[in-house]
Amino acid sequence: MAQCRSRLCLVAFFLFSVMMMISSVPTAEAKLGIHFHKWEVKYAYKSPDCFKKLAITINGDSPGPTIYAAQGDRVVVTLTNTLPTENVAVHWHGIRQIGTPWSDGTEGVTQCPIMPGDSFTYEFVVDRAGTYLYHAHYGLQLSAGLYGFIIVSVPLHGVPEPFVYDKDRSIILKDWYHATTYEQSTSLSSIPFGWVGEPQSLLINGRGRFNCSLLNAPSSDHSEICEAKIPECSPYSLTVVHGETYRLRIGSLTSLSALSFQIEGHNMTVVEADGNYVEPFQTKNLYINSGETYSVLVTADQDPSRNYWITTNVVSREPSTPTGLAIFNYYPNHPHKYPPTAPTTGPLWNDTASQLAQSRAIRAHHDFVQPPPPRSDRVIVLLNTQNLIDGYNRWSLNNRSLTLPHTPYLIALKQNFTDAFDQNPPSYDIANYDISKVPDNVNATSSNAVYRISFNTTVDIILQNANTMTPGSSETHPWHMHGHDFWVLGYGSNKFDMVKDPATYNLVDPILKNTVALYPYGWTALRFRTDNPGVWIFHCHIEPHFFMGMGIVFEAGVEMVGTLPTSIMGCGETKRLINP
Ligand SMILES: *[C@@H]1O[C@H](CO)[C@@H](O)[C@H](O)[C@H]1NC(C)=O
Ligand SMILES: *[C@@H]1O[C@H](CO)[C@@H](O)[C@H](O)[C@H]1NC(C)=O
Ligand SMILES: *[C@@H]1O[C@H](CO)[C@@H](O)[C@H](O)[C@H]1NC(C)=O
Ligand SMILES: *[C@@H]1O[C@H](CO)[C@@H](O)[C@H](O)[C@H]1NC(C)=O
Ligand SMILES: *[C@@H]1O[C@H](CO)[C@@H](O)[C@H](O)[C@H]1NC(C)=O
Ligand SMILES: *[C@@H]1O[C@H](CO)[C@@H](O)[C@H](O)[C@H]1NC(C)=O
Ligand SMILES: *[C@@H]1O[C@H](CO)[C@@H](O)[C@H](O)[C@H]1NC(C)=O
Ligand SMILES: [Cu+2]
Repeated sequence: MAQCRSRLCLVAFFLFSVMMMISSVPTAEAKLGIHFHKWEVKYAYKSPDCFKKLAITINGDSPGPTIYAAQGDRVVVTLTNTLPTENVAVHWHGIRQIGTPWSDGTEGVTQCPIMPGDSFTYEFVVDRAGTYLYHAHYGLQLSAGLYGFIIVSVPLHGVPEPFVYDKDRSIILKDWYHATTYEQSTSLSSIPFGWVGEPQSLLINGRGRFNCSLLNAPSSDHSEICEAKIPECSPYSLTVVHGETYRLRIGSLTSLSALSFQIEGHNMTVVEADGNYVEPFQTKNLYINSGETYSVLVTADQDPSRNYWITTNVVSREPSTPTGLAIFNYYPNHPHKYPPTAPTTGPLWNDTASQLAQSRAIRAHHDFVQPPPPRSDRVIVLLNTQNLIDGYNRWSLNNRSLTLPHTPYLIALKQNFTDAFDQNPPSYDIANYDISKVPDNVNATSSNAVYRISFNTTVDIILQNANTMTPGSSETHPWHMHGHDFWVLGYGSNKFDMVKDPATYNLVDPILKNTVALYPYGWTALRFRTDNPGVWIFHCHIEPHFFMGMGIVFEAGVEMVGTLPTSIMGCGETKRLINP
């Protein structure tokens, strides 16, 4: 308690005390909800887009089961890894893990991997209502299908949400690859480099449609592995009653694709983003990046004698993946009756201006504004580049491509294992860097150094985009922060100007988010408070980009973290902690 001077710290301490009480007094469980889940992570044959392949499932399902809880509840997930040869770890995306940094589920950062045959228990409090996600945080296992929703409701006597609706529904979006994670990771880490390419299908609630005829080359018979007629790959159908308003929780856990989402003939009102209330605005197309969640309100107010298309399309990269389809079904039409119209194709993939316009339209709801501190104590500029390291294709921040150490940072930092990772913090000056051209020297170095940041301070991060190793090319990157939400202070479409651009920041009603887009050749400015003791990763949510080193790790207040559970140990130097 002596060290606990901030309100958040007190809240964390309170929650911790409550948790301790609950553990010793089982009868208290009914009051504060506790949700126990038993998950078996295993391979199973799945045909989500009609093409049969092995997917990583939870209890046989992909997407996995939705975790429902009320704000303040505790979630306990005991996971058993029954993959024959692969490790696993699961991240609770958007849950800040206040007081439980060891449950963040980030292999190499907050825990050792869960080995085949082993079990691990994640335990954390969901401290805020909203729409969150979970997914694998080991290798490329997200692309193999380990993903799902966490939906946190307002507690019985909590502050009501600033909008009303009749029904609550959810839609999770995914891009789907036919190659295995082994094939993908091998080609990404080979010379010559092999890119994963565009996905074969887009899935809406785990259902998509691949054109099986594309496989039926005369020389091979793939009829067993791709079957267009099976129910497993018939489009998802969302049944609505005319006149009712639906809250649609939309989450994306794509490996690569940024998406647009639309419901034919219906507008959507955006009301929530990443667990924070949005000043409502209307849109026909919702842009959504991997790692983002939105709630939109949709009123079923169109001609109810027919069904409508729900569609999702690739944006930001030139698409070669067909539109993802689902059915907006007006009761009592048959849920699987196709709409009489051709599916809408959505906005132009390269209309960055309208994506940027949506990003700028997302402001905090006027009744829920938490203004950011007016100034920051530290500014970190991160130049995003594509590089070569010893001939391997990588992504770097400030010329450093992240490699994770054998000893997870949280344990190494807490135990003062100074030899576990590179002790030289990266420093870099991008003043003379020309973001518009292929760098003169694309060589960079890999690093597992940590940004050590003072606890209880305000930090700005300026994400600066640049040209890739291909002339005339700069990509969109969705950046995701663990353990914190950040205020989105602004976006720009060129090189950040340290003098002029901060004057354009929105310090009045910026949205708090955990994932934000960095657009081609542009910058995105964020501010956050280091109010959650631990070691956290901040990374591009495009899975192959993160695999190729696109992330940084930062530490703040690690000395305030409570005793680490031994269950997170067992790898690298941590072996000696559990085998005295
Ligand atoms: C954190 O900083 C705020 C404002 O600077 C200060 O009022 C508070 O006491 C600090 N809390 C801790 C735990 O240091
Ligand atoms: C599926 O692919 C075949 C072979 O290329 C093509 O003839 C057919 O038009 C495609 N069907 C659809 C619905 O795109
Ligand atoms: C959707 O919104 C646009 C612009 O606000 C409006 O012109 C259009 O009529 C709306 N469509 C429906 C179906 O409400
Ligand atoms: C967008 O891409 C299309 C091809 O898909 C191209 O014809 C068009 O010129 C591009 N527009 C811009 C603004 O780059
Ligand atoms: C980059 O690295 C490669 C191999 O490590 C080396 O052959 C090449 O000369 C380097 N390029 C420059 C411009 O330094
Ligand atoms: C690590 O170092 C800090 C600061 O020097 C010290 O307070 C702490 O006790 C050390 N922890 C361990 C496990 O040695
Ligand atoms: C990045 O690293 C390369 C190779 O070490 C070096 O040539 C280049 O100048 C560095 N870039 C900057 C902006 O420091
Ligand atoms: Cu990226």
